[in-house]
Amino acid sequence: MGKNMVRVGVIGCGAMGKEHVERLTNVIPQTKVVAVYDYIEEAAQEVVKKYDVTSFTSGKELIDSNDVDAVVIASADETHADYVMECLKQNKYVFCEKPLALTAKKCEEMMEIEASQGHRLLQMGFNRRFDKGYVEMKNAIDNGEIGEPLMIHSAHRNISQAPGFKTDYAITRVAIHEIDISRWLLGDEYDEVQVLKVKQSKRTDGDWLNPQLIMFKTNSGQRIDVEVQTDGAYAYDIRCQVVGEDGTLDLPDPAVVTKRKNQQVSYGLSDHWANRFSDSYDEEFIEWARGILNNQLVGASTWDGYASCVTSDALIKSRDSGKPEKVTMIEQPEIYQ
Ligand code: ISE
Repeated sequence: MGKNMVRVGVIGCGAMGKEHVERLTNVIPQTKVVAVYDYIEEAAQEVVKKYDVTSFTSGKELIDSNDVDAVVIASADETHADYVMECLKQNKYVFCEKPLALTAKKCEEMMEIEASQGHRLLQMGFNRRFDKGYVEMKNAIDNGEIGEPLMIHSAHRNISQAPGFKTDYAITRVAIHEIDISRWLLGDEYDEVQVLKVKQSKRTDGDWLNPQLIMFKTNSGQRIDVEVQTDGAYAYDIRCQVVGEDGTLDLPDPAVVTKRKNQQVSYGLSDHWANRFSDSYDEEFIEWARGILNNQLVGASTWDGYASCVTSDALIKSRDSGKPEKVTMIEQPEIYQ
């Protein structure tokens, strides 16, 4: 690793992986993509040609390489855990897209290995923690500007999903952002969670449940509701309102210009998460690179990845049981405190 440059290997060259390669190559000054791997050879080769990088024949080979200082994991959900474990064992910095693992037990194993290395090595891809709007809301809460926060109303609306989408993904891939951002905003963990059945939308291009209404209760008794529409919405629209004792905070819409025409005022909304949160993806990698170079990561940790997995499991259990379910976590290891 150079003094000011992190050489990155990217595992997974699908939509997210390609976004990351472009950003780490052309936007973030402190990173340079040197290698990629994808089990679909053509996907990897497309990136190799465009960015003139090396490709490996397995993720393990990429992680093993002495030319790779840090690894970005953007492969299929079920492959994340093994790649992360390998990086942690090798004391290599790693950035992992959500979900961290398919089971909470696996996250516990990761935390043990990371703790044995004596410092944080992993940053989770919870990009919203770097979004300007959420950051401002967090600062206002922490400065006591709305008094004690009492509840959060939020919505996560998508226009469409890729083929193969399943009911559980509404939690493990979509609402997982609200699972993370709500506990980050409030600085508290969840006590219990619930999925409530709601009337289903005809605008769903498959046979999964859409929408789903999910609820969290924190240890201090705050309530959070999240409307999750995974398909058929009018835009990619993310809404969040924190209600405090002395006032409320609303996540701003992304548009900066309003148009006045035909006796109406309007402004645009995004059609896709990649546009809506573009700035936050830049910021999360700037901070990741800075964290690696200073040996002090600041973004969401393995503990946060673990918390989101435990919460997702409890939500899926509640959807099946129809009842609220407890969120039971292990004691927080010292390196995450
Ligand atoms: C995607 O992975 C995301 O992170 C988006 O925020 C979410 O809205 C989308 O449905 C997911 O596929």
